[in-house]
Amino acid sequence: MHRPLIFLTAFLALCASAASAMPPGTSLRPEPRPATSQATPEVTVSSQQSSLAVVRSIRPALRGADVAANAQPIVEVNLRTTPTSDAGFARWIDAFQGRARAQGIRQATLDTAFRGIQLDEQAISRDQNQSEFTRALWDYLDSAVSDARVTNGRAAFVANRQTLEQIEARYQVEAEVVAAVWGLETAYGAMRGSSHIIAAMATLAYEGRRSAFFEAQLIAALQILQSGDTTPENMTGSWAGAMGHTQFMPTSYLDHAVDFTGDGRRDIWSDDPADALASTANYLAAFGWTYGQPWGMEVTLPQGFDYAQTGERTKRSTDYWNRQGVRLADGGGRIPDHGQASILLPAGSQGVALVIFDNFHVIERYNPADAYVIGVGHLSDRIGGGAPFAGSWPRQDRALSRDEREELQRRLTAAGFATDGIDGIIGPNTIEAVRRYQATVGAVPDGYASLTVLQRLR
Ligand SMILES: [Ca+2]
Repeated sequence: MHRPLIFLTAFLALCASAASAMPPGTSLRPEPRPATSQATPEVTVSSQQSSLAVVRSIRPALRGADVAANAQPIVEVNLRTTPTSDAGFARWIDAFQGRARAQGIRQATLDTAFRGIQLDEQAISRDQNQSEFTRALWDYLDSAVSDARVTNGRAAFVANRQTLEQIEARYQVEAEVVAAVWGLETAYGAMRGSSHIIAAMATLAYEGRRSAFFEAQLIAALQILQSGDTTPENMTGSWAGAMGHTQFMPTSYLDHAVDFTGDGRRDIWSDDPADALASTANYLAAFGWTYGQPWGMEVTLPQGFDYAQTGERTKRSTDYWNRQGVRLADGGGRIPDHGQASILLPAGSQGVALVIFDNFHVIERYNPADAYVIGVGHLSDRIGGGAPFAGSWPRQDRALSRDEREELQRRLTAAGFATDGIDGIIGPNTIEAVRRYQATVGAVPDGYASLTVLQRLR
């Protein structure tokens, strides 16, 4: 039933050329955890304390007016004259439409959504050529919480103050945190992505390595269109499906997007960010955000502190940490009581130390990488007038490559410190293995998966 047509897409080339202009270091999509294996094609993350390795984002980078100007069909060509892969795509769309109808998608919706569709070759190339380049946490934070992003965030905050304050009042999520997510996801709306979501999701479902995942996203995108929230032309985002000012995946949109403006449409794509920002607040609220609780605070650790107590898995009362001699880095005071807390050393004993509260784990629902959570949290503090971190980072260190991370896991496992798999992701099991190994050899047991640990294992 589809019309096998193809249109030239000048905007794809423009997207590629604009990639160098993208400011955020990582892409963020609200997706349920555990997300590291299936949900975040643009970010390789670990979900625990030494998630130093963050793959650079490869999100497409045009926005609003450019997309509108360039995304229109220019020339229509019969698909049967195009390469085999496109003919295969046409057959796939035929079969998919049957599955979509079985899930309640009307033919009229399908006809509109797939009119003029073509294979999104950029999505394929991006999906197949994800960078192995990894950034150290401090390099990531240099970008995520750069002076420019702080300055722009304060300006965006002022410009949208009334909306943000109304959202805070309704959803009980601090305006600075919502603004920080906005800042990290799309540089406050400047980089919302110009990929056609239907084409990109259909392409990745047809040819991608995670077909079931992207077909579910495609069905969700069609449900959004069927509900009348937006049109296929306006439904744009990243090549991997993240949409709007705060980069919602279609399935997360269905669960959490809201119509804050009251016009009957949950329009996270428009220039007006109100619906998108409210949707983000609603998302965080749904996952248990505690109003008034910090995400975390920078601390100093006393001489003789037992580093074996660090890590997200060890939760203690703030009173316990205060009795251990942990103090706020800013002013040296005691940690205020915001419930159970952990001490996080994202770059080991030589880097910034944090006390983190439950809200840290709520931000993880947006993206489980510690680097991202710290980026959002710290940016929110900076937008609110807070100071940069007082501590320093071990900038002489470099991030381990994927091969090195796997080697680390192999060597730890061989040495009797099981990492529960060799996947190249420095997660809680690997961190714990590092910590136990460090304790055995008389090193500071901070769980920091550094080159030093790897070299010692060799
Ligand atoms: Ca609306």
